[in-house]
Amino acid sequence: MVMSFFVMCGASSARALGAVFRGRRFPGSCTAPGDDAGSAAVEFAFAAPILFLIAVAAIEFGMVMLVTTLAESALRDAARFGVTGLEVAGQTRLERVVDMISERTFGLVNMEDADIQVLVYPGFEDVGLGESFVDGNGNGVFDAGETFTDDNGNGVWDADVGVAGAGGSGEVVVYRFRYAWPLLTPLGAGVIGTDGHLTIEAGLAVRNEPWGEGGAP
Ligand SMILES: [Ca+2]
Ligand SMILES: [Ca+2]
Repeated sequence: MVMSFFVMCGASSARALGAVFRGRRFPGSCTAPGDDAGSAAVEFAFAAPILFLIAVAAIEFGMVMLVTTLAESALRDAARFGVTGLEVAGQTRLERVVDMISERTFGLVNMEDADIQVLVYPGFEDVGLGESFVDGNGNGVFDAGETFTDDNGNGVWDADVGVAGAGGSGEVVVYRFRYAWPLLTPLGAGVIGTDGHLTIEAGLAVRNEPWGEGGAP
């Protein structure tokens, strides 16, 4: 008899959850015969942890999506400014780009921890490529002592030929944003991310407008 009572409770748990959402008790919910007092509270006690987890997940996911969208939008605006070659009094173009990203993420991003890269490439086909080298030992990677072409003239082999800067007239520039977003709750951190953080990334490549010699138009 006792066994059949608990089986009935398990089978009706889903319906009981739905009843709680609708703000009323479900007729088939688990109650002792002849005693309804406190049954709603018991049903809510079962449903509350699930509701709480759903709410936390919604907030965490919403914040990550919001910051990602803001970062992508900020990067597009910064690149749109960068391609014009315009200068702002008292700031380099690179400084202005960083400020624009800071302004357009509305303080949600700690800019001291954000990794913002603005790199100049010879062409779109060179984005992300390393300096060419002669693979003397045939292992597929550059090793000390192997001959390489020092494209950026810094005296060492680089895994990325991009050079920091906002670029000159007609040059290809890549804007990259990377930020370890601190998750709001330990519950979220237990499911996604690493060490309580989820990395948010955005990036785009543009070619500067041809403003010719003498600086920006
Ligand atoms: Ca090698
Ligand atoms: Ca180099």
